[in-house]
Amino acid sequence: MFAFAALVALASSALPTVFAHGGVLAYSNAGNWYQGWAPYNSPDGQTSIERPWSTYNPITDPTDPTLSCNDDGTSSALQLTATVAAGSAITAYWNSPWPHAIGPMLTYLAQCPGSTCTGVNSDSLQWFKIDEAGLLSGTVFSGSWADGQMIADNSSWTTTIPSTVPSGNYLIRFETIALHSLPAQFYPECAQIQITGGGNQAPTTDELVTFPGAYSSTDPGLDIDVYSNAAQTETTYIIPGPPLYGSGTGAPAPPPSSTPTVSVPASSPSSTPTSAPTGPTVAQYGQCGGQGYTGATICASGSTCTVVNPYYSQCL
Ligand SMILES: *[C@@H]1O[C@H](CO)[C@@H](O)[C@H](O)[C@H]1NC(C)=O
Ligand SMILES: [Cu+2]
Repeated sequence: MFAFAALVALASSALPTVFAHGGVLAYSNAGNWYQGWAPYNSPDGQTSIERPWSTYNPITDPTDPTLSCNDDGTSSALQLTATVAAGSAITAYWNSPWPHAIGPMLTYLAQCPGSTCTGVNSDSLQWFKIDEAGLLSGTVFSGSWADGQMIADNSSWTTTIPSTVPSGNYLIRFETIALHSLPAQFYPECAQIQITGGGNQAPTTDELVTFPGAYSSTDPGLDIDVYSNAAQTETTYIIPGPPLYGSGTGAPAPPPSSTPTVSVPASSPSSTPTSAPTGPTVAQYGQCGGQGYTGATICASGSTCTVVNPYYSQCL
């Protein structure tokens, strides 16, 4: 009898928990509609641009191994990729109405090595943040948040792919973080896109992060009690994660390796060397050229100075 009552109690408490959470169920871009992965259906036969995910429950530990795309990081058997133009807007739709109005919205990109993201584990990628919004007005305690705006906007969030991002294959990671209780709740899902017509602004080294790795439970934007006395007068909220793409101060990062690069000299020599160049050498994978670079330009034997982008040449 007791066991039966306990089971009933369990069942009835489990349901509202499921419906109080959720994730990204669909995407749209340039008039195209992309149905997302259905986490509670069999994976067999599912075709979606969204990476598989398996639960509506939040991730509550920033070191959780599923933090990149809310699963084990793999693509699906019939994984699709959407072609998305740089400079275009892409919208993610959560289950509606989304229940959590307090917290920030964040969107990240990660470029995949090679010619497709299919088969690339999202845990192995380096992510940069292309969109973020936190406390929009008022105080931490009673102000309005990006999460509330997401709910008001049909439980959806629209991010513009920067036109400066290099063309290539990417995962896009939309995330809403809920701060109504501690620990903070992370709701990230990813989709596979091929960005076309892009620019040549590589993210800088300090803009790139891994998931897990980007967040810590002691980050001021995560370790925050929105009901505290301090929150009633606090009007500043620090969004977690790296500096936004375009605001980092590090060197431009080389693209993910295994992409074939064309080998050309890092700088045009002022005179044609008649014998093998001498001078300090740069070890393999070191920087050997690029705008503003003044260091050694001769690569250790076995490697060639290769232009990665206008700001960075590397011994490869
Ligand atoms: C609101 O979102 C739903 C999906 O959750 C979508 O089917 C519908 O078209 C959206 N409405 C508008 C006005 O964008
Ligand atoms: Cu929830």
